[in-house]
Amino acid sequence: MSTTELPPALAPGAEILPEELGLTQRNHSFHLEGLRYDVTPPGMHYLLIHFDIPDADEAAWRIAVDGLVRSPLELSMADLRARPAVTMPVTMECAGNGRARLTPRPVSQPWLDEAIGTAEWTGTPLAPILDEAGVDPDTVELVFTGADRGIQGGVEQDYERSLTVTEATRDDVLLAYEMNGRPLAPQHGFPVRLLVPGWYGMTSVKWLTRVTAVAEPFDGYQMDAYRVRHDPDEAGVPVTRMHPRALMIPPGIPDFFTRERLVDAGSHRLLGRAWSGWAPIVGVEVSVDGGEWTPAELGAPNGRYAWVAWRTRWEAEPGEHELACRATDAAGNTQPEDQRWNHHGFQNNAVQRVRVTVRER
Ligand SMILES: Nc1nc2c(c(=O)[nH]1)N[C@H]1C(S)=C(S)[C@@H](COP(=O)(O)O)O[C@H]1N2
Ligand SMILES: [Mo]
Repeated sequence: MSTTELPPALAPGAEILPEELGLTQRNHSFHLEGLRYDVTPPGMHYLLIHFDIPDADEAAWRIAVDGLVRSPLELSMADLRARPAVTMPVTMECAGNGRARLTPRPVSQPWLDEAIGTAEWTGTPLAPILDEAGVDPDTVELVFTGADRGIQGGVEQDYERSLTVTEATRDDVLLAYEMNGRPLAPQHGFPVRLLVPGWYGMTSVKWLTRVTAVAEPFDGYQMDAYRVRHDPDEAGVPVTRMHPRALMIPPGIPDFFTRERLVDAGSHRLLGRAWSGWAPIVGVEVSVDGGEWTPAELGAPNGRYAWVAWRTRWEAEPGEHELACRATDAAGNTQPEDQRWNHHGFQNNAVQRVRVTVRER
């Protein structure tokens, strides 16, 4: 396997490059106050588009199911819509979320904490389609190809990711054609995308055109790129499921430029959401000024793959304060206070910190 050319990292305090500014304008993040909604309203879900949004004609769109299969398929959108439909809320997060908080800063889309969103996705399960195609027992992976093409790290490519047969045939893996009850927007993968609940977003291939059964692990560019490498020469570990994370709605009112908060002294409700791709969330804790972690109250779960609401109260005393929150899942995973650096800045789930000035009433 060829090692992907690693992007540079910038010295502490170094500025955002014009190219990164361009990326952040194409790929916007979520608004933290949107954590008040169970399902993220249209246009508020984050976006990550590596290349261009392809020109898509729903009537002409086909998904080819080929490679090591007994009967190759060519599915139209009408074929997909005629199949059993499943709707479920799923929280998605970009694997690079939090990247811009690492020191030195890996050069790429400079996300803070907000590359997230939760949508009600509708689609048809992939497993029965693979069954119909008759996937050969020698198959080890399915490769998913998007209609978008571009150059990354000097390599011209279609956007492609793979999954093992076991992961691809999980019954919650969908070919999704609706988001929040409407056809997918062009930027979210119209007319159809793969949806892999619990995994970081890179695996949910948008503008899906092909599903290919292969006998070897797929080593395409986007497989080699999404690995956690602390050292540029190490093979690294693949990025898969979302690590636990809790985020809060920053209380009070923001400063336009710094986003720092201003609140009146007294009792405040703190609200947020938490999720993990590994196991259900079992706890969220809040800490003020680096003090002890105190448990928040969890809301009811909304399916296995959507974030869960949490709330607590904060008795705000005049002065400068820092609020932090952290989530723990049923597998015992939690969030670090300081993130260990890695080359592309992946799966950073360090705790969120919110600076607040409390004024006398
Ligand atoms: N075809 C294709 N699929 C893609 C991408 C892409 O650039 N092309 N980006 C991936 C990444 S890195 C993420 S985080 C999610 C983002 O999905 P969204 O833009 O719908 O939020 O899509 C994934 N699927
Ligand atoms: Mo991503």
